[in-house]
Amino acid sequence: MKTVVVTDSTSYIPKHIRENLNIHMIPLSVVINGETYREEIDISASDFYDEVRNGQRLPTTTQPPIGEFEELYNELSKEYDAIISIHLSSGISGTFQGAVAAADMLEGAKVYPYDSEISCMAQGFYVLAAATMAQNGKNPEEILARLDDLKASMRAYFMVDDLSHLQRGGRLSSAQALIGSLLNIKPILHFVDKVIVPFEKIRTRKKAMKRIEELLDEDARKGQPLQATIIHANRVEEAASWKKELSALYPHVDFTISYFGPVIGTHLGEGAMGLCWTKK
Ligand code: MYR
Repeated sequence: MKTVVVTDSTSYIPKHIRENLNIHMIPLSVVINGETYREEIDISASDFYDEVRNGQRLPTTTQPPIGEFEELYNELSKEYDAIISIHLSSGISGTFQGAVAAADMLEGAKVYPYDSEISCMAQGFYVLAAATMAQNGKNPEEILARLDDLKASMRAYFMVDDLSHLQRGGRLSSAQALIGSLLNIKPILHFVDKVIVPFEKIRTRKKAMKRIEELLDEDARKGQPLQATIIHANRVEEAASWKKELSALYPHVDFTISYFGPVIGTHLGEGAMGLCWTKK
C-alpha cells in the first residue's frame, strides 16, 4: 500500500521539508487590492505584511477551488493507493469541504480527508507525522490513529494585537457584545469544536504570554516529551527570544518557530503570537 500526504498552505511547512517528506501542498489565496496571490507561491509572509501595512484596502482570503484538489488527487492516484489530505479546521474555512467533495469524485486511490480542527504549524505537526509514517510504509488506518492520538494532546493558544481583523472576517465565534468587551484587551484565544473562542481575558500582551507559559507548564511538568511551536505574525525577534526563554525552562520540550502566513495573517493581523504543543 503506497500512501501520500496532501495538505494546504496554512500548515506553513517550509518548502524544503515538504520536498524531503513528499508532502503535496494546495494553496489558499489572499486578495489584496483586487489581485489574487497564492500564499507560499506568489507571496511570502513578510512581503504580505509589508504590503498590507500601508495598503488602502484590507485583504481578504479564498479557499482553493475544488478543481485543484481534483487535479492533484487524480495525478497522485496514478502512483499511490491512498491519499491522506490534512486541512485547516472546517469551522473556519471551506477548504476541508472542498477536499471531501473532490475525494468523493475520485476513482482509483482512496482519499482520507482529515480535519485538523486547527491550522498553522499545529496542523503541520499532523502533516509531518503522517508524511513520516507514510514514508515508513505505515497504512492509512495506522496513520489516522496516530493523528487522533496527537490531536488528543494538542493545545494551542494565541493572541492578536488588534481583534478587529478576526471580527471583520467573522472568524471569532462569540456574541457581538462579548467581542465588544474584548476589543481593548489582549484576550487569549483557542479552538473549541473547530471554531475560535476566547479562552481568557487578559489586559496586556506580556501577561497573556505569561499565562500561556503557565498553561504549557501544566503539561510540561508531567515530564512527557513534547513538541511545541511558537507562531508569530512578523515578530521574528520576539518569537526567537520567547523560544530561548522557554527552551531554558523546559529542556525536554522540543521548540520550533513557525509563522502566521498571509491567509491566517489576514484574519489575525500583524503582531499575533501563539504557542502550540502536543506530545511527540
Ligand atoms: C478561507 O478563506 O477559507 C480561509 C479562512 C482562514 C481563517 C483563519 C482564522 C484564524 C485562524 C487562527 C489559527 C491559529 C492556529 C494556532
